[in-house]
Amino acid sequence: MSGPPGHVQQSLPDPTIRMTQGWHCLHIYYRVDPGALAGLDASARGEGREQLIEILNPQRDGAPERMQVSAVSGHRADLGLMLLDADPLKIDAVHQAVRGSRLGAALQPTYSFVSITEVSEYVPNEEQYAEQLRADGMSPDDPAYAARLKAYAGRLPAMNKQRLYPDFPENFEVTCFYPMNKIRHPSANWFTLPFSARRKLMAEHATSGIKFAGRVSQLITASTGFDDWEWGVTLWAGAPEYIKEIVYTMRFDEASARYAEFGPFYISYIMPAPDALTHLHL
Ligand code: 76R
Repeated sequence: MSGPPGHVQQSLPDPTIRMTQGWHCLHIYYRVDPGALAGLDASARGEGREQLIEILNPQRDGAPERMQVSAVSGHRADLGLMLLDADPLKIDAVHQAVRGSRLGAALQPTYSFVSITEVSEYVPNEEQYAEQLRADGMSPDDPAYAARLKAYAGRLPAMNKQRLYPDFPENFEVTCFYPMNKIRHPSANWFTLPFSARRKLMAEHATSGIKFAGRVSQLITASTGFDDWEWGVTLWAGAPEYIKEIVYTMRFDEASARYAEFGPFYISYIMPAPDALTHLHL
């Protein structure tokens, strides 16, 4: 069928709820409801515990690609899950299975955050990286220029893969999650800055973040259109104080100091599901 005059027929991919590139991501936090728990007899509790261990086993058939369980500090939540998969229903199925288990009534969701993985628009491609080197005063004739460029081109595919299809860090047991926005205030509106200015601020931000390499890992997931904030920040650290240090330090980046606002913070300790349930007396 031809469209209205001037209408350009485009060939579109088939409609899908799966991410065509990257993964859906859900952070969800539950609080143990002591009243509901007290209403369950020992056998229901035992059965519920076994069901949850199976539901939260990342190796089981049908599990989302990534599933992380943690015990949460503070009164807002007791149990935290972080789930990633191309299929949002595979992620939601975990939440529904928790609810449908014998312990479902005793686990009340108190917070969740829905987002997707992405490669930030501020990650330079090879060409932009070369431009950056030249802007820093490097000559294309300098052998170091070619070497830097080649090293960057070599690193880029793995970096992009980690942003779109992240592996959880192996040895870090502390994790922190919080949502954030870039503000739209008349005197400080991130979204009216030209791209070049935003890119410069984000490059400064990245340079400040890289100093935490080996101590902190970060994953920024995008939530514009998916949740009430624009990004979710997930941090993993080798020690609790590194979380405080990185969040405090990065507040001084102009991109944060001038333009960022933050939602609630959740700090939690990663452990296999059986340990987390034991910790929660479940
Ligand atoms: O992805 C990359 O590693 C490339 C560079 C980079 C980008 C594009 C980067 C590096 N970040 C990027 C994007 Mn970040 N980041 C935050 C926070 O608490 C605060 O003040 C802010 C919360 C932290 C702690 C952090 C850490 N970053 C973003 C974006 C998306 C902006 C957009 O697309 O408009 C947000 C919201 C954001 C926020 N960042 C790093 C870090 C760290 C530690 C690094 C270095 C990563 C490394 O070691 O590779």
